[in-house]
Amino acid sequence: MTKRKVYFNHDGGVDDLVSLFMLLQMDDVEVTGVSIIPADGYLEPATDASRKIIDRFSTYQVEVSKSNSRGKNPFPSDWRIHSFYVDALPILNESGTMEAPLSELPAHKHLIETIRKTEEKTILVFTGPLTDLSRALEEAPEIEEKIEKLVWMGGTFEKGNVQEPEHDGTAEWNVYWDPEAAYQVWQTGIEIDLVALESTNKVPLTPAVRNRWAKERCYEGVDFLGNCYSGVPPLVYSETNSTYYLWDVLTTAALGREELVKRKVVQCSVIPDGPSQGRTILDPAGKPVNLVYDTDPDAFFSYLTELAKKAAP
Ligand code: AGV
Ligand code: CA
Repeated sequence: MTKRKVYFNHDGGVDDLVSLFMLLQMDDVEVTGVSIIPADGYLEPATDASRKIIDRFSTYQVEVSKSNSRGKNPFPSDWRIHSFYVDALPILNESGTMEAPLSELPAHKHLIETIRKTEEKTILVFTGPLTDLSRALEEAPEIEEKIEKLVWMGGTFEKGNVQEPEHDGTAEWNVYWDPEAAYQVWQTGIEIDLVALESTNKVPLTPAVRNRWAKERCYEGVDFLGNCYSGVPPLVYSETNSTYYLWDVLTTAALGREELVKRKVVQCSVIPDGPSQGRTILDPAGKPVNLVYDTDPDAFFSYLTELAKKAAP
């Protein structure tokens, strides 16, 4: 089987790290590199957790790289702290070692190098802001030809999830952290699968989902899911600013099993500054993207559990 070549850039949230775990289990995917941007997580624990997940759950070696990018609008530290919880999980620290190689290059250069040295075209999966991609394209515009497509968790055409002073609430956080970067990527010809809040809103973390994982914790991979998600707040009665969804995990699942989601082409642009900065907005003159707007939650959660059981039976 020829495997699809996937480069993964994430920002250290619980669902980012679970996404890495998932990508490593997909039979027809080879992860060619992983990089970490310190947006919704802290750089050191998110990088260490990534290397430990590769050590524990991958059947092949993957090189990891740290980003030196900085955003415009920082994430709340209450959310970023989650990266420490995952890094501290006993299952990731049993061996007491960290073997997955760490690149000397910062993420945007690591991305350029990995795309160049991969013979086939690369699929990019980004589950944080687009800063490293935007910098890579600025430094080496010719890599665009070797990018198959970008699968990105970002954006919304409905209600945003940013509740911050000086903002009107229309943006999704991954766009808002660095609106200029998303704006720049929108100026390229790269094909984009946009996994927006429209679809991720359908997959909240709930007590029922947690109970399902608890029942099957005899599988080490399912126990890992349960432990990862024990550190973040579920949807119980009504949504709060902290309610956790499986945003990034749906994004990786949409790559692993395409029929789990519904897509449609929409033309849109990104607002780079001002009170709506980071908003993705329908625009007949804008870039056509494949909007992932719906999913079947049952099928999604079954797929997730299936992969987790495969990882560590
Ligand atoms: O906007 C969703 C993105 C996803 O990439 N992140 C979390 C996911 O990793 C930011 C975010 C929005 N609301 C959050 C977020 C919350 N309540 N807790 C943590 N992160
Ligand atoms: Ca994320």
